[in-house]
Amino acid sequence: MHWQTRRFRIDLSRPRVMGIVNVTPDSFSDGGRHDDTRAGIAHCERLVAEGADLLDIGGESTRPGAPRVDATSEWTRIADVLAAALTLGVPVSVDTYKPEVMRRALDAGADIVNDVQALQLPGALQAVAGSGAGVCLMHMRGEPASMMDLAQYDDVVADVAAFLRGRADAARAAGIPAECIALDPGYGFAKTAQHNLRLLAGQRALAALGRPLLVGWSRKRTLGEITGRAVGERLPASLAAALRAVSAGAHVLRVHDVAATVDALKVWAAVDAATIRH
Ligand code: HH2
Repeated sequence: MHWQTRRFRIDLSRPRVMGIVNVTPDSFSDGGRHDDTRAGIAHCERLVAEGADLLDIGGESTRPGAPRVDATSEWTRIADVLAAALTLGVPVSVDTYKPEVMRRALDAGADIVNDVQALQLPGALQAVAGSGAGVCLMHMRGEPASMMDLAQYDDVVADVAAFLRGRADAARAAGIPAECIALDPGYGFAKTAQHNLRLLAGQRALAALGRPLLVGWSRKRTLGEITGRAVGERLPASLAAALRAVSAGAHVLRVHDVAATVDALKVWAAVDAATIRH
């Protein structure tokens, strides 16, 4: 299995780690401040040094209740961080659902568009088509502020699979090559803890769609509900969920804690290697 992106054809014969870089200062709205840019660049460098295989840069939080950001401010926040990240030798993704930000990021050389709205906004498919970029199509419903009202499913695995199949078909119909498309169940987006767990238990059905599977469990609320831990204390729970996701067919893990995830995957790979030898 491979994921074709702008500059890199990513080999997914082993699980890959995507490091999260949020340039999202919540306390003010004048994005692109020098301090945030410098911190964002330093964070990219640190994650690559820790072993990140990819970086994912975002300029607007998708947490419920997070303030909305217009496209110009979002782009201003991430532009210099993206430019620096593109020199680090790994594929760089931009986490945005706004077609204008996609266009600007792709003009600047971004390798991947990671869209929590699965290219559903008007103009989003066209922004990516023809660019040669990879794309991650994620399942969610509604918008972050209202999405939990929409957390109702007959069969969450079948519903998410049908949605992702439909969005992959739409992307291909718009001219995005199949080999550029990755899919994401969207853990935590318009889903209760029970939905997230059922989806993880049934995740093989999503891997069977035949495209790379990218998943984000890192520090998410469901892990807090299970363990009673605050967001900063969810690393062990995040690692457990990440490894369960790999065992259920995930190819790319979107994580905050790159070094720890890389270590966990090294142990996984060592067992695999021993299994093959004997
Ligand atoms: N989760 C968040 C953001 N973007 N993209 C993909 N493909 N999959 C995810 O699970 C996913 C995502 C979480 O949202 P946010 O509020 O931005 O927090 P953080 O980026 O710190 O995880």
